[in-house]
Amino acid sequence: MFDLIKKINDFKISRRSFIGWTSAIAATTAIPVGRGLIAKAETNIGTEAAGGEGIWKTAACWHNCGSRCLNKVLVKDGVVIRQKTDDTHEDSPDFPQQRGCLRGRSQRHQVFNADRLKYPMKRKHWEPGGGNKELRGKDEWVRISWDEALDHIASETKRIKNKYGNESIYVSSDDSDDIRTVMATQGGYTTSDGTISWGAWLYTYDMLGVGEGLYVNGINDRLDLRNSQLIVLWGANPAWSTMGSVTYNYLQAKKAGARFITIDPLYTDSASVFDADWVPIRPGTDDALALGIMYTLLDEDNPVTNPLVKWDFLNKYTIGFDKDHMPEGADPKDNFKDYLLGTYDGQPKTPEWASEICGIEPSKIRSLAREIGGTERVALLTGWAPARINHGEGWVQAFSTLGMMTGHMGSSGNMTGVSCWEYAGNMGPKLLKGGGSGLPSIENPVTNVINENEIWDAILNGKFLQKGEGERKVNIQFIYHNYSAHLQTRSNIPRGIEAHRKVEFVVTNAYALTTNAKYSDIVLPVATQWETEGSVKGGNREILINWSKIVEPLYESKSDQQIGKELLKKLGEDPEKYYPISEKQQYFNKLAGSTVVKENGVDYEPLCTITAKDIEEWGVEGTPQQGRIPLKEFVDKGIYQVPRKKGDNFSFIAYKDFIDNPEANPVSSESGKFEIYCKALNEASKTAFTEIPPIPKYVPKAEGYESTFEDWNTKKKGKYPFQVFNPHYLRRSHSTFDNVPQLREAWPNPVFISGKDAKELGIKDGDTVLMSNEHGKALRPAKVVETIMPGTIGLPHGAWVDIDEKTGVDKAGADNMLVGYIPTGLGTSGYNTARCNVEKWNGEPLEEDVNWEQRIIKFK
Ligand SMILES: Nc1nc2c(c(=O)[nH]1)N[C@H]1C(S)=C(S)[C@@H](COP(=O)(O)OP(=O)(O)OC[C@H]3O[C@@H](n4cnc5c(=O)[nH]c(N)nc54)[C@H](O)[C@@H]3O)O[C@H]1N2
Ligand SMILES: Nc1nc2c(c(=O)[nH]1)N[C@H]1C(S)=C(S)[C@@H](COP(=O)(O)OP(=O)(O)OC[C@H]3O[C@@H](n4cnc5c(=O)[nH]c(N)nc54)[C@H](O)[C@@H]3O)O[C@H]1N2
Ligand code: SF4
Ligand SMILES: [Mo]
Repeated sequence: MFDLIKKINDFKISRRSFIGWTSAIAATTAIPVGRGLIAKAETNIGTEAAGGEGIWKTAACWHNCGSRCLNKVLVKDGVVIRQKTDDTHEDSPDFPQQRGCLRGRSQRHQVFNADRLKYPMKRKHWEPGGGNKELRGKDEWVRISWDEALDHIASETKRIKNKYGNESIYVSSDDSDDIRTVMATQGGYTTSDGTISWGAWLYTYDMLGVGEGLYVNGINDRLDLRNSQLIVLWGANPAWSTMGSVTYNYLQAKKAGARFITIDPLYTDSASVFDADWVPIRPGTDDALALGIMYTLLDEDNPVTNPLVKWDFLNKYTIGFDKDHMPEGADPKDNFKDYLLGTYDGQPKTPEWASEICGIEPSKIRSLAREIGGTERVALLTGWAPARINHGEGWVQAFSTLGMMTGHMGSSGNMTGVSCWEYAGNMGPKLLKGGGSGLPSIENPVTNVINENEIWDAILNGKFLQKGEGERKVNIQFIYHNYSAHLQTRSNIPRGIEAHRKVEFVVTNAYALTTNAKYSDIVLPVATQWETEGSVKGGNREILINWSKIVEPLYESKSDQQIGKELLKKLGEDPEKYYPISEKQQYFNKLAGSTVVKENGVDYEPLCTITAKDIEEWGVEGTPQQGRIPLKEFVDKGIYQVPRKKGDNFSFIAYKDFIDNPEANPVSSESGKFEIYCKALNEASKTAFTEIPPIPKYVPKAEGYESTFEDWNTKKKGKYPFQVFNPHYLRRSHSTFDNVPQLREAWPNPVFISGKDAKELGIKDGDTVLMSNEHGKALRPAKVVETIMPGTIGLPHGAWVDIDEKTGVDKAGADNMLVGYIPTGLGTSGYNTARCNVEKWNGEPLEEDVNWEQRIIKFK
């Protein structure tokens, strides 16, 4: 038996390297594998490759990128010299490899980027109380010690809290709780919450009774997808926004015979790969299209000769479709069928009516209705994008109702729901679950939760709407950003900057000079996940990934947790009280607590077999346990994936229990049925931002298509004639990775505009264009294409804003320069409802951003 700790120490000292413990073990037990590092996957993982060429380790790919893949790095003498992805088993359709994308494979260029923040620093003209606050974003930086930085943060925390109360501290962190923990120990902090990802789905799905459904368990699993004859991707582009094996899964459905339709303002790479019939649509008008389709279904339905509407389904599983199936207390006239027919409002929702709004020919709307209603097994799959709009709730209602009307729910090959993010095309209970860290959680005594649409306004105007309650006053004087990019990713950057220049103190923990950091007073350099102990993370339902440390924290950076602990000390707290266990113990706990589904598809067992020797070698507390695979195997491989095959016990049909027995297995709505008429939704909206009708009714969207006209009746265009939408973009994960030069080179960042519009505006491919509205101005080179809906521009999500202080123009083309600030409905983020003017820029033409100077701090 060898002494692990000693080995690690000796190893580090002898090699002067950063390599962590697993490599150390591997190095001492190396098995040469013949020539080539890409020899047999299973044999070279975690082992030193032939000829001392290095050690392959699993490295974190931890961002909110829409997927989760295996990311391996080759470490030699403490240096990462190469990356690769999943080759732990042969690739096959049923058991696909979890292959990384261009971003993950460039992770080392992010971790070792020249722009990494090296030291704590403060703004030159900062002083307690703020100093010259207008200089935020343009001041010089001064290097300071950790001691000084933490002293300033601790004393300002105390001063601001004593003067203005804990509510005046706003913490924007999303994922990491360390700064939240610190501030919770000090009496609490204001936070924010919203529907940023999900759009209108988040606050509505449970009320509508599309249950957990249309969220994580709302569609069938990927093997069942192969039973669909028609797959409609409605505002979903997995080839860009869910990397990994999802596109491959869809291809299996295609091979099995499915036809594809995409309904999207862009002809996407997914449409191209699946050879889909592309139906171009205006952003934010999908509910109008769905209503036009449903009108046609009703109009053309004949139970005998042309059964398009599934009446049995509607009658048995839903409420509110017609006057005979209304909930108690509701006015029978408010039923959905009469709304479609225009019985009381005089406006039948015909394809002609819909066409004027959504821009799709009436004949096409009719043919969509016939295809969707007339095909036996259909997957109606939507991304979150069409719901990430102002007044988005009506879309969720209309889309769900279409699935109900056509009965494409709850049986093999039939599904209606969200297909997005890590769950794209493959839902059902997770087959693996990661364990918890074992850290205690600390409650936040402050109850303020600001809607994400209102944060900057709340700071500037001193009030916000507390959900379910009403207006609250707030006086925010301290913004602490940790593990989020709020100033980039929330609506209206110019207003955000104004808010940042108003408060007394702004701090950001970051690993590069992100936009949050740029507009701060003090910036603390944070270690990336390659520099921390390790963790376990799920992805699609069939995998669990773990990674361990690749290098020690670079320069003077510290892990999030280390920063939290040191700040606690400066605030006079005992960090051991809140962090009683080491980061290594936390990693071990996550591994030990991980479970995997048993063959029966119901029960779970521990994933890792852990021996007393393992525990001793790790130097942690624990109890030996019997699991599926040895701990070392999971750590060395970095992944466990449950093999799938047709007929196994892991398949999933969404809502099947409810469909089989609705009384015994009601859905989550008040009535226990799918609610086409939803009283709860209407009621909830009365204390929120704008009222939502109980049935799917068309509502013009704030800053939507109608607002591009000065006069809707004469169709005279207004000041802002173009609709803007923000596809999630391949070169980055939101704002993350946008600073990686290799990715900038591989994947340029233009604005997409149609050939028709470009011609009318005299814009040629590559010309710099100015996009402007009352919220902001931004530049981008134009990419003139025939694959976008005329009248719309596709401005990719997440570019690092770069504003010229004199003109206010952002040369990076950040999406949130143009997105307004209009909370609607229950507080839905309206990113895909924006509009602007587009014109040829008559200033200096833009250079490709790969040639721009990086944000590297040079201290004087
Ligand atoms: N206009 C518009 N806006 C949008 C969207 C849109 O489509 N259009 N999409 C929305 C969606 S879906 C989402 S989910 C949000 C995403 O919004 P954010 O979560 O704010 O976006 P990210 O860019 O992922 O920000 C993550 C930040 O955390 C930092 N970070 C990463 N790892 C660590 C770490 O270990 N420690 C610390 N301290 N920091 C770390 C990264 O550097 C980055 O700055 O954006 C939303 N905003
Ligand atoms: N490469 C990359 N992938 C990502 C992310 C990323 O930043 N980069 N972010 C991840 C995260 S956190 C999330 S939440 C998901 C988001 O996933 P989605 O919301 O599905 O992704 P989007 O790219 O915003 O939009 C999908 C498609 O909808 C189209 N679309 C936009 N607006 C509308 C509309 O109003 N109607 C219709 N019919 N179509 C519309 C877009 O053109 C695009 O092709 O993506 C994840 N995946
Ligand atoms: S999809 Fe996400 S997890 Fe997979 S390699 Fe790309 S960035 Fe990493
Ligand atoms: Mo998201």
